[in-house]
Amino acid sequence: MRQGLLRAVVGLSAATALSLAMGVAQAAEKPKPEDLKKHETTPGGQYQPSLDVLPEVEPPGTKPGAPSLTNAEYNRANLIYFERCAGCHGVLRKGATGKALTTDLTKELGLDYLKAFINYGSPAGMPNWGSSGDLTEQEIDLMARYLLNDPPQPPEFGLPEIKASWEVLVPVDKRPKRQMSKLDLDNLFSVTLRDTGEVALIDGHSKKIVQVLTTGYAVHISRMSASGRYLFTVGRDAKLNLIDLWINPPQTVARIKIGLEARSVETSKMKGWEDKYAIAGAYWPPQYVIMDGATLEPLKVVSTRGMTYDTQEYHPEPRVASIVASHYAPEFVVTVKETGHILMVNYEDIKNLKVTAIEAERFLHDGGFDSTGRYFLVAANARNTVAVVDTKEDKLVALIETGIKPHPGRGANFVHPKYGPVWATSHLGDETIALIGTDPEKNRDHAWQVVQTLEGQGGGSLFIKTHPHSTNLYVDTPLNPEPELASSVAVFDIKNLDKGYEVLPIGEWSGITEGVRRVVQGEYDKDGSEIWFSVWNGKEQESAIVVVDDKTRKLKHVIRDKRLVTPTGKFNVYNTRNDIY
Ligand code: DHE
Repeated sequence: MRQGLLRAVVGLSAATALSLAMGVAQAAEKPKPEDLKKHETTPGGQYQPSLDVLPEVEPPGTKPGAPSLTNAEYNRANLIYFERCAGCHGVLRKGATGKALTTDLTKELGLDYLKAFINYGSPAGMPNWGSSGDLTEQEIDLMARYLLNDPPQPPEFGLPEIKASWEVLVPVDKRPKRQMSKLDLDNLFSVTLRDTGEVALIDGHSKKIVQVLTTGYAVHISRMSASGRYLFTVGRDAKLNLIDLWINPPQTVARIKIGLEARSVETSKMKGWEDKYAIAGAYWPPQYVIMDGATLEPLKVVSTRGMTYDTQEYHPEPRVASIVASHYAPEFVVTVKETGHILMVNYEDIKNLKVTAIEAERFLHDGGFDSTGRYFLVAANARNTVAVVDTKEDKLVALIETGIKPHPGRGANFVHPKYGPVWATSHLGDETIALIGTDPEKNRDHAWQVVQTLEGQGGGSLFIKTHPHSTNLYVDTPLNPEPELASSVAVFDIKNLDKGYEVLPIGEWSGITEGVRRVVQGEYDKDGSEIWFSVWNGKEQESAIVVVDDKTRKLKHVIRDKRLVTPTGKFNVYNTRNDIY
């Protein structure tokens, strides 16, 4: 019975469950190295949505009959749970990518089983937190005891709390009527300085930092208003900044906190609605918030709690993943991770909000438009699938199996020599790059299927990039366990994809000799003649941005600056504003 439950909770094979159960029964006996190997988690497997700013939650007190925890232990366990476990098992432990861990289930398993489990993980995807050295024996014991107690309930964050956090620092009538700086705004880059809670604005021509602005913690993305004047950033702590690029130097003109954890922000782009509204999506509480585009005044908070699209069961915390703005209707396209819905949120009449909920696939994450801007392709990563939505018809077009854990960022659009327009994604879980046909008009036979699969350097890829003026396709591999692969990128020739790839040793080019030098997220300049890569090191180490000449694929420039701490995402104003990727 116990063994059955153990398998049910973590998805182990019978043999593995047996060997683990025996390992527990005979505590001194360690599993064989080959069994341990089966449980090893790759960095790709550990790349899960964490919830690292939530854990300041009141301890609910020890459950009667459950192992006791001091307040200090509870707080420590809370922190570990939110950083490492909540992404898969859910804040309320009702299960998401991982299994449910509510106390009715964990009690059946018992303390020793939980400890073995956390220690060795499972081949089904549970990381081997102990045998990998990520958690100590004491921490594993603590987490097992924690799981036998009820989960804390993080607070809600509705309109009153959101409104209380809202500040307009420069009212609209005090802002300039025209651009005051001499900057070429279209070629400005907004760069996330992840661990300092800042963004750096870097001039695309001089490659100099123009301004470093304080933002929320670990800004996830920057997005541009349709006019190109306003830059929006969203921190993990759900703090939004509205930065006016017309002020000299650019400055935050409004701030707000839309929840406790968030990853996405976007602004209205439909003709006639430019710059009018902004929207941000939260991981916790599961909700999205529509705001005034010039002031961030919160206008509407909408919960995403509800039924899963397939089994139609209630899910208490469906997180908002990517959001894009439709070019075909006054709508935001909001993806909801756990329920698998893609919501077309019509902002024409906010008081009588119309939402079309499209059934897509569970575990939606990141994605982007095809080259026409009509179709939105988004990875349902834990389902190895890309979902395609037609934003003109508000309908699901296709679900396409691509590879293990697609992770496109916004993807890459180009014209394939044989199959016409395609959109590409790389993968976290394997070395492949899937090219999907996107032209149902002139290339109907190839539309919405994988027309070609390329082999890249390895798994652990996060982002892929090209530009309409380029014939290169770049694929990063920052989460590959091999440091050499993590610190380089592969580049394919779009005109001759069968030739294979060339490796660019970006980490080495940076001139930095310390750290893993993870190379992450290529971003083009405005005219597509150069591509920028972050060389992402630890907070205490030096990081850099390496600029590559796109035509020659040679090193063009290295940006090294004391202020460039943990640079990750980079967003060129023109390309972001016009959805060019
Ligand atoms: Fe991201 C995009 C969520 C970890 C850098 N990331 C996104 C999007 C989501 C998301 C939902 C799409 C936003 C949109 O388009 O509206 N990311 C998550 C996670 O849940 C996850 C797995 C873990 C977490 O707790 O955050 C995660 N992401 C990371 C990182 O570790 C990265 C590499 C570094 C960092 O800054 O945290 C990272 N994510 C990025 C970047 C983008 C992104 C740079 C935008 C790419 C683009 O080109 O559009």
